[in-house]
Amino acid sequence: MKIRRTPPWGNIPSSEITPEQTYLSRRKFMREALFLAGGALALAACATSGGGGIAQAGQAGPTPEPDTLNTFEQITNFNNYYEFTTDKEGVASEAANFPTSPWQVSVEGMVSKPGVFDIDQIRKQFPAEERIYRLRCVEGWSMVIPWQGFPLAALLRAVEPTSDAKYVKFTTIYDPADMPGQNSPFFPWPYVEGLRLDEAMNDLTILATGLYGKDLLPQNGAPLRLVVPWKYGFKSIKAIVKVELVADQPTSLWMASAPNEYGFYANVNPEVPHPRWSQSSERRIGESGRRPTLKFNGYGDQVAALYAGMDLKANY
Ligand SMILES: Nc1nc2c(c(=O)[nH]1)N[C@H]1C(S)=C(S)[C@@H](COP(=O)(O)O)O[C@H]1N2
Ligand SMILES: [Mo]
Repeated sequence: MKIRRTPPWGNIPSSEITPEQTYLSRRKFMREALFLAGGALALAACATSGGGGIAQAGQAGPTPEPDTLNTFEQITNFNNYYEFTTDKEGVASEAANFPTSPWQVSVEGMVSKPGVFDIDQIRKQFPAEERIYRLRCVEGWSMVIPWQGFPLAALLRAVEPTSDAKYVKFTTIYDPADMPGQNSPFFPWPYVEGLRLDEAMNDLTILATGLYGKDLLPQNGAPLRLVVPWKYGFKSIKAIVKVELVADQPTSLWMASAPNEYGFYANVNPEVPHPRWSQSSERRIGESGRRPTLKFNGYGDQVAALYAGMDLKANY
């Protein structure tokens, strides 16, 4: 698989990332570091073993805790995917035989060129690049994941949204025969999510097809899932079969299920607590203790302008 390098502003700065040194042997670590980041990670890791992360040139304030890539093992065995089970460590086995091929994605609604895209065509037409992103679940845990994917903007441009299109609505496959959780009456299946069109067009927003250089496994949302790294993880909808350009704000599954707890925006924000718990800190999977949660999950430079003048407490 050919992986196109990502622009540096689409990623966690490589100076803030080290692979999981307690997990990987030194040699394997060097090999994976070179594979993942063409050597930049290896340099970061050497410096980090000398204590702390590397401050970026010109960076103000205290040096942030360095980010460490979560392992493939962690990323594929600790999942939220209610279509299968609410047991995070059971999703991988429950989803193991979920059929992800053949697969088609309908892109429709307020567009000049609607179309049904085969997943193989999507892979060809929109080459994957690597994006290393933090994923912050609304429950208070997080990971760092090396995705392969492409900007959602590329797909949207291909179908030419009309001037009436203001939001993008995403829908997960409805397949209760293969997704036992969809037989549960507690949720309004299928899973639905949405973004404002400018959020959808932001370069950080990707459709992911792989991670760690391999095709996505079912538990991570194969064959195609959204990744919106500045929002709580539930916005990053898995197993997408429909992308719809619409005029009105979509109602997501979580908004419909618990409107007082989950809103449309769901931007990561340590200053706005969940009604039942604080969002000021998080547990990074694989680490002991907690780290402070960053506003917009640390991506404020790229996305804060989208919310200029908005009350982020009211618009949770
Ligand atoms: N269709 C669907 N998408 C989903 C979910 C889900 O239950 N169903 N869970 C969400 C939540 S809460 C999180 S935190 C992320 C987890 O992604 P991961 O398992 O790949 O880490 O997927 C999101 N996408
Ligand atoms: Mo989540």
